[in-house]
Amino acid sequence: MDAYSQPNTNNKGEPRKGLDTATPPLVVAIVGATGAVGSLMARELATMDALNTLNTLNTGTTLEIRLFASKRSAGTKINLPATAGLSVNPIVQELTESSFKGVDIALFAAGATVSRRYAPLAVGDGAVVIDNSSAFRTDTTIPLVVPEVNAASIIRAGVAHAGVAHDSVAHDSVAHADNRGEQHHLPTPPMIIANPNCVAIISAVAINPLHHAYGLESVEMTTFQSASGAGMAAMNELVSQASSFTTMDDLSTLHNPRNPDDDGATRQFAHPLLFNVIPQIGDFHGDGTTEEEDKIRFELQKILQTPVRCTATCVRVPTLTSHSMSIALQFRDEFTLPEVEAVLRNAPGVVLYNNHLEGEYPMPLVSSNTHKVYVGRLRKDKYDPKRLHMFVSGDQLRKGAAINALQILELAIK
Ligand code: NAP
Ligand code: 2RA
Repeated sequence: MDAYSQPNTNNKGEPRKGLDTATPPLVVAIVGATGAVGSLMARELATMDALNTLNTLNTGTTLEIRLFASKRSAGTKINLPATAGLSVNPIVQELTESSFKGVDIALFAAGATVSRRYAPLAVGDGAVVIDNSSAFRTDTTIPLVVPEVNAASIIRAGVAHAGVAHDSVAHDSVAHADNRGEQHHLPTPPMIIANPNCVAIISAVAINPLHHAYGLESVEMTTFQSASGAGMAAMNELVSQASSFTTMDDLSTLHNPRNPDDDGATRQFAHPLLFNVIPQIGDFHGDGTTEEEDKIRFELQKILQTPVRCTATCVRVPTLTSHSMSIALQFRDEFTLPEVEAVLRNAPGVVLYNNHLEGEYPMPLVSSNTHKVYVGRLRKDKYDPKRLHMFVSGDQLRKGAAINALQILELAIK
């Protein structure tokens, strides 16, 4: 057998049952396949419902995954689950300008610089790009999508690109113009779809249903963001700091920014994260806000489609996965807590986890490795009947990145 781990034929060389080898596979490229988000997208795509969706929509279609990263990790092997209908070359290839030939959908998770350079090339080669970086999020012509909130923005953007009236929904999903895409239903022409910032995704899932129920006027949040939000190397740094800590004496070996003799035993954050919290994510802007805080403000407004006042204070905490946030929402209308609970209980993507008497409230240990956004600690403000406090936690590698991107992929092929 060649490098492909899961051929579309059985061991007698016959087509696998139910698979039509005459139909070309839907080819998905993952850029940044060795990273925290990219490796998860590959694993989840190999197993998730997207494959079922593909088969339901287009019986007989198979899926091919191609893995890309930088020259540094070209040749690395990534083992993915063997699934009928999936072919994947497990060997990571170096990303080059010709990597997108024959690709239908390109999932980018390699940072904004890579996206800015290669996403337009992928589109030029006929691929739909779903980009995890911040490169295109502020572009008003590019949809910024949380499927539970604003799935229709893909339709609007796709139709707008095609030069067809916005309300002409019949044109939302047409076969790709080239021969390769004829069997797959992808937005036409090929386009870039931006996956939002992880805090923006997780908070939007929780806030949107309440916005629709009570009219959102402002959002104030403090975030508690895990090490893996800064990537695989950052997560590994925290694990290594933790594993080398065995006695209280080791505390003195941790970098202390007030100690002038300290050479700085950290590479990934401005300060060591173990036994610390760092109120800085991204660079500072002139007014003292950080890049991350401005992203959240801008992106929430774009996703919720309202110029709501939004203030965030972003804090890195020494957890491995899942971002959490303490959120205060100011509404136009009054509400009762039972009503709010009912709204959240019925909200897509939300798990209402609000039983503090039983110790049930959102935490990273609760939300990690799930695809859902956990919401709890619901309280009415003691001074203002139109102000709600809540605590939210979601796995930022999954719903905050990889899963949201794959949900967009499902929308794009519908
Ligand atoms: P990461 O763990 O550091 O992974 C980065 C990936 O990009 C690696 O596969 C790396 O490959 C690849 N890469 C770097 N330079 C490249 C180049 N020149 N050409 C091709 N591939 C290159 O980062 P991450 O956390 O997964 O983040 C990826 C993207 O997702 C970023 O834009 C980030 O902002 C966004 N995002 C991350 C999260 C999160 O929670 N981590 C959440 C939402 C969005 P090598 O192995 O070759 O270095
Ligand atoms: C972080 N949200 O947590 C940012 C990027 N993933 O660092």
